[in-house]
Amino acid sequence: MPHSTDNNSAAQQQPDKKPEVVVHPVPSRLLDSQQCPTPHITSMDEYRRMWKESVEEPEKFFGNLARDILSWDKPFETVKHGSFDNGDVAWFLEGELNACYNAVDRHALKNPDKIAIIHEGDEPSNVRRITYGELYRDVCRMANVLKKLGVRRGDNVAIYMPMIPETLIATLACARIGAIHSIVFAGFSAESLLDRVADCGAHIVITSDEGRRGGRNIATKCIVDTALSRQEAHQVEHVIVYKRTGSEVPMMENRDLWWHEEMANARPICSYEKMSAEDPLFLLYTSGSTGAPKGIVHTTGGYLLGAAATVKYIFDVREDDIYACMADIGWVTGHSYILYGPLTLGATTVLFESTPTYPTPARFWELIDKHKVTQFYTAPTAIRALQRLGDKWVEQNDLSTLRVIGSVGEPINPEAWNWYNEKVGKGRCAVVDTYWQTETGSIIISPLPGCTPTKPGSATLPFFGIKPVLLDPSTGKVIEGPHQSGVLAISQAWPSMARSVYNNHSRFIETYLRPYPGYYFTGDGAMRDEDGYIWIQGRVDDVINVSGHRLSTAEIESALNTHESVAEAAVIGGHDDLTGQCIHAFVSVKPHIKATEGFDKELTLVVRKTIGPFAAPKRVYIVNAHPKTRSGKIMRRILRKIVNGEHDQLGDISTLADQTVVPSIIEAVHGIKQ
Ligand code: 7RM
Repeated sequence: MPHSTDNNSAAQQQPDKKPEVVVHPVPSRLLDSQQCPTPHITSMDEYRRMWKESVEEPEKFFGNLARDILSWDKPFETVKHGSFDNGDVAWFLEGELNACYNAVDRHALKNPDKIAIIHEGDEPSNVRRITYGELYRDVCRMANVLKKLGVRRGDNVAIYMPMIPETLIATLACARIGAIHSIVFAGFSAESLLDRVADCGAHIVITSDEGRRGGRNIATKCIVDTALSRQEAHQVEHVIVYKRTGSEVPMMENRDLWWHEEMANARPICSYEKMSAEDPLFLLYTSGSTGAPKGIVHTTGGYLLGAAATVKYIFDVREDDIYACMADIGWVTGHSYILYGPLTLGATTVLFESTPTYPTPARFWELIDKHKVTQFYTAPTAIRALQRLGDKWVEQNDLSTLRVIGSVGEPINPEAWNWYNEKVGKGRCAVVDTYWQTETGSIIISPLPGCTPTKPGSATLPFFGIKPVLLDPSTGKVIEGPHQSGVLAISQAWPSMARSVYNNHSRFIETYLRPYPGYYFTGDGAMRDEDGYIWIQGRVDDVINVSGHRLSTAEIESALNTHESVAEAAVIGGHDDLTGQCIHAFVSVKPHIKATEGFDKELTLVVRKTIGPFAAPKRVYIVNAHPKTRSGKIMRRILRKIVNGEHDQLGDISTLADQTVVPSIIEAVHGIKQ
């Protein structure tokens, strides 16, 4: 598989080029039982012993863990089944359980008045607290509403909603009746929403009149209407609309239903479906290097175990903790670390509707202070943005309840890591840089708070059940020695890994299991240091990571190509100090068309409209031609190097059909005449 580990801007920050790595021991406070509850794992020996058992005797390890953490309606017999070679991985076969029962019922039965969800609304004064008892009743009501509308086990339900408790209620209601939820991030455009709704064949879409974020309204219902206006393209029969802002929205007769009206008539009791461990729990669409987004399939038993076990061990969550993950529910981080992980453990989860800077850059820190948050989880982009705005915002609040602070979504640069550790964690919290993907279901590489010494910029060591390897991209052979880059692969199956791509199992196999036979291929490059610590270097494929949002070059290019004047478009990820990577688009126009002033803005708008605002290119360059091989393939590597200021080290360009295009592109990007 010809992946190149030098094609990503993140690789520029290779830690092996920075010898001055500082090792941070576990803060002593965490191990002092007078100050903190004792972490689940308190020594590296204990971690190593457990990790060894988890990969050498996974049946024993995960069998015990699954019985311990989850409640089963019917016990499993076969812990682990299948292989990467056959693409038929399965866990806990014969076992039956329900994700909603595990996340809600069992806590509502034991402790109905305990707070399950703290909703921190867009306006700081707007806080809602929902107990497990209330959550149970509302989930049952919604489950009954869905059943009344004909939703059955195995049916797909699309959810296009803002960050409000009803989104979690709708999601859990699906899980309760065995419907497969497919949450679509509310930042996606109508077109992207339609693609997803059509692909999963949902008959029901759940949405809200509008969303609220950063003081602004988001027209969710209007976007749903636009998406569904192409009647022939989908199978949606009903849209359930939750009233969030109360703005006037058109309701289509016989199709649209008000959430509050349906709920008012629904009984607050609804039995749950006993699901097979391998029944799908949800689909989540994600971008790959080619083609349309893939509906990643996660199943009930393995996924739930992964989400809950990582929250327990990596965030060291206890039942009385207040756990706050700032991700959006539309991304996998929201699924595992706002919803399923913390609720399965019976903790309190904070659901945040706003942005890090609304109404001021102190928002996160006020939230931690106000709700006495014990674990806090956000993305490097947010950390960098807040770091830039100055320390004063983080200094005015009491953050002493924090024990673990986490980072996810992209490599975190040591400067941001240090700031997070010192200013937010005050040097007394565990900092967990957690590496994982939509496809892995839960965190696969991360420190553990009570035992792992950390190194800023490294996700450190594998979680239980994960056996990572680095492979030489040209030979596919395992790289053993330290300080060499390779592609990151996983050598054996783990419970929460994705099982398939919806309606396209061969694509699943082709994308993840075939590139390096016998391994799961992550798509990331990585380096391992002398202590076995893993340093993620970013994607080796055509996936761009902007502020933790995963985008494919192909998707953005096809959006640009919809503009009638565009002849050809090539998109690459450039380095960006704030967002990690940013999008640079190179566009050529059709003959006889002149790119007039403002054409770049027009093209940016096309991308915003087609995919969503977060996919907008930072720069659009109008070029006469692209650098192509003789067979007509655009050499994105050359564009990447030019954008990243490495145009004096372009390497071998002899395979280019026409080498004279290079100077003109350098001029378009840097304005330097060569
Ligand atoms: C959870 C999530 C996955 C891609 C992945 C990486 C990058 C995520 C880290 C990271 C370095 C990290 N799911 N990534 N976490 N890179 N360090 N701690 O982000 O499917 O949306 O993206 O994100 O490239 O392949 S995702």
